[in-house]
Amino acid sequence: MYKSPYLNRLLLKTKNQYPEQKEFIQAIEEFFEAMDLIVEQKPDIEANAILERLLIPERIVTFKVAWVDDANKVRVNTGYRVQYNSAIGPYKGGIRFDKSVNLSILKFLAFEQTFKNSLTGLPLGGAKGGSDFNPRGKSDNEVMRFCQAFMAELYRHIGPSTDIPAGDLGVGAREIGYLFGYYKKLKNEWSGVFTGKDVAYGGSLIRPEATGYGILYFTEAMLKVYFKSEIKGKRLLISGNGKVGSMAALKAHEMGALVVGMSDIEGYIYNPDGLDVDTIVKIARKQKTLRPQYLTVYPDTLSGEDVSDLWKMPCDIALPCATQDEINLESAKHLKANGCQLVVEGANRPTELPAIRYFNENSVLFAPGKAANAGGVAVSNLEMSQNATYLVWSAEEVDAKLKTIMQNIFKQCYETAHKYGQPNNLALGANIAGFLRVYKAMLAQGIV
Ligand code: 2IT
Repeated sequence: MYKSPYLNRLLLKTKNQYPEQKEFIQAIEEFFEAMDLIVEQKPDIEANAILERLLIPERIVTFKVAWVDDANKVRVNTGYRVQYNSAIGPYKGGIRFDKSVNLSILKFLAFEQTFKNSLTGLPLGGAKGGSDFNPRGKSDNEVMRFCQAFMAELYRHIGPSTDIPAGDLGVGAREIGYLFGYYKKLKNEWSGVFTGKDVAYGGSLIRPEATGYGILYFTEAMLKVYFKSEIKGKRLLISGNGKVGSMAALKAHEMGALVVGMSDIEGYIYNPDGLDVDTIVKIARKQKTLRPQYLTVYPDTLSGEDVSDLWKMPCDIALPCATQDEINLESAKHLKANGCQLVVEGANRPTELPAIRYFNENSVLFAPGKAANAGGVAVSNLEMSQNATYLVWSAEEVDAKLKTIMQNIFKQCYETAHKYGQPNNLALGANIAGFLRVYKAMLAQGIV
């Protein structure tokens, strides 16, 4: 229950309208906790139905993707693009290929992306898309045929000043290449309509590293302000050894932290003296799993197949970088009991709401993904800027801009949390700061 009857009414309406969309409803529920502090102070919000308008994406495109596999069998998947909000810039957000993809997950991700993109301070609206297609185990040709069939519809709805997709789970350099190539062929134009492209054809240096590096820059800023301390010597647990987790591990290692535990879909590995990050990054680049690959090199490493057991290991900082809903209340209690002081979300909403509340009530500092993992989309914007001007920036230049953006995001979250009387509640700061910019833009643009 919120203080505000307006919010209670809206949540109930959303639950009744979309009872099956549990991820989307969870995202709204958490967001409304922050809105509860401002809706009464700012009557313009209710008077202009700002939240009602924010509960419905501006456009959802759903389409059939039919393709032929290597055995000549016809396959059919569902494709989606949720164009959530364009108040502050063109729609921007990743494409996810995973068997779990459905409208609830994409609406929740697009909703979160809207506020994440707002926090970057850059002109980027929010979107997300994808398909229930699973690229795992498919041949390159199958992935190419699927990507072309997907783009054969999506190309009508995107463009360099309309909607600029990027990668997400299951969509990496290979998929982006095929998607971009087919868009270019259909439109007969080379425009920076996709980000995360290879540097050979318009990609930005540091884009592959950006989300992971950004998380560490954000963590560094948190440690400095809240603990007057630095990352050197801190013990980290990182879940997920994909694009985000592996690059977070690399930056953490460079900064002198000890990556003591990591996990992926097959299980976890742990060494209290620190894992060998170079080996971990090599495994990630080959898209292999830690068990057995890491264990082949270091057979004495403690490991297990239950991924959630990672959160039972002692650490100072936890970086959940795999996917949504990885840390439940029980894992949150284990983390606290074993010394964890900081949880920084690398994935999109990996922490369940009861766990977030537990961290807040038990002095574990928590940073939400929409703030901490915004480095990826921020460097996507830098890629768009380079494409639009036909320039190429050096890795140092991009990295320095990324660092400044992450420090600014932290500052906004911290100052807003302070202003609203809960200085340790960075989720509250992120939600309010992200919302205010979108709200001001919506108000200025009238009822559209
Ligand atoms: O969740 C995310 O921020 C992304 N998948 C990256 C989005 C982007 O447009 O770079």
